[in-house]
Amino acid sequence: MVFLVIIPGIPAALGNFALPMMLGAKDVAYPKLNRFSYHLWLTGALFFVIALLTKGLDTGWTFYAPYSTSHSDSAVIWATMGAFILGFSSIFTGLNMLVTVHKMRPDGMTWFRMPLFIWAIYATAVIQILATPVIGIALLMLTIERALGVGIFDPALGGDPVLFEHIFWFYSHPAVYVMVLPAMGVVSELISNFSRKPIFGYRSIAFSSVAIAIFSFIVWGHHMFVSGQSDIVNVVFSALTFSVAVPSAIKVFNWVATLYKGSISLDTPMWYALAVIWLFGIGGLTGLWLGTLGTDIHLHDTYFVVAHFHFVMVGSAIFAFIGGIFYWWPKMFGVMYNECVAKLGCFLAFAGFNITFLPQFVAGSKGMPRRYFDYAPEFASYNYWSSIGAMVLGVGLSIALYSLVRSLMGERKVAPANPWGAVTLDWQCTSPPPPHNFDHAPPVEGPYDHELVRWKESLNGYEPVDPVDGDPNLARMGSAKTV
Ligand SMILES: [Cu+2]
Repeated sequence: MVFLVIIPGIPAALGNFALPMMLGAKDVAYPKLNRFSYHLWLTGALFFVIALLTKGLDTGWTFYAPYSTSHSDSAVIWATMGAFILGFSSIFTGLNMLVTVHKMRPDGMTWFRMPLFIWAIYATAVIQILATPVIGIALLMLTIERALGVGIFDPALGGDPVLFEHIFWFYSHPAVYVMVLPAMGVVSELISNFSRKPIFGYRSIAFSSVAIAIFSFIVWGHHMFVSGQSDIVNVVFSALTFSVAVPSAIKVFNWVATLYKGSISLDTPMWYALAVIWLFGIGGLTGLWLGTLGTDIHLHDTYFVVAHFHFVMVGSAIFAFIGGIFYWWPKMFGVMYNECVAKLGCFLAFAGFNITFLPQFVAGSKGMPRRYFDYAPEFASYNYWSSIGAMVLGVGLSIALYSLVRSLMGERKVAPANPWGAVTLDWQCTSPPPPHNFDHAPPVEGPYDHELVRWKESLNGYEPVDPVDGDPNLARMGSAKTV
């Protein structure tokens, strides 16, 4: 789930598809490296499948030593080698995106004319390149200790298990932002385009992506508040952790401010974007309890953490990923899905998700530990509701998948080039795009210039819109000036 789905999901999959088009480019900077990175992903996936089919993996995604090096008899080495290979896939994708953003921008596409999705992918790429080598080294050391008995992490061999936690989380906290930053980029696109308004605070959202990327490197110690760090180190990491809340909150406030008085159209991708605001809100705010030293001692290793983590990872990253798929689906395949079915899927997934994970906050705060397959009888009712919620979530996601698959079969509903009336360049080519994306380089305007698009549509024989009097939204935004 972590290494094969969420980490490559938005940056590699959606990024590859949408980023060059949004830049007005015909492809990423290094198409062959791109393909190599995909094959590395496939190879890493194969290693994990082998791990599953042979002895399984009982360490979780964290591979904590010394259990993983000296005690577990599951297929640890297959999994660590798989993750090692996936790391290179991630680094190459990041490198590709970074160079693409620097080198492939057309004339006129200045840094502050780039859509916010690109800013998010750019910040993500920096993390991928700088942090991923560290987990590569950690996994290599783990493999050496397990295979050759060299003491690095296992105290019985003279190693230090907390060292593993340090280098693991030095990567894996930033990795959380490899998953969440691109999700935030998708949400920024969706909120702006479906509110028919320029995004509120464009620069502060762009800079907050960069700020999150920087801060993400100096907060890893919050995973080790109860691992025996000194008090002063704990206090410093706690304070730094709270600082990440600032750029994260900037994004949420700006999304809400963009919605305010927008002419909102509630298409399926927008449902997902609105769901993410709620889910990331819960995920982010519950992080404050875990970043606080006193409460973390109580909540550490309980289901509170499981719930928090899922609200951030699944609630934010995966819901935004699915929202992005629904958004770019017409562009990818040139077909429209059934909105009613798609919305039903979104609603059930959202409801199911909340029913699954909200009770776990309560169970965790009452002391239900994580990483056990069983629980004490007093936690039965919370687990009952979590099970019901998980089933609803599963049904919702299946319906969402069905609506996508169904759109490709039978009588297809052909998608226009720009079904959402979106303003970024990815909607200026045909659906699906030709292999080189654009026959002529599209003209570059400011990001999210919704007034301009409406004006152009009125010239092209669409319902003429008086740019000032016809629409109160446009009048307030001063569109006459822009036109
Ligand atoms: Cu963290």
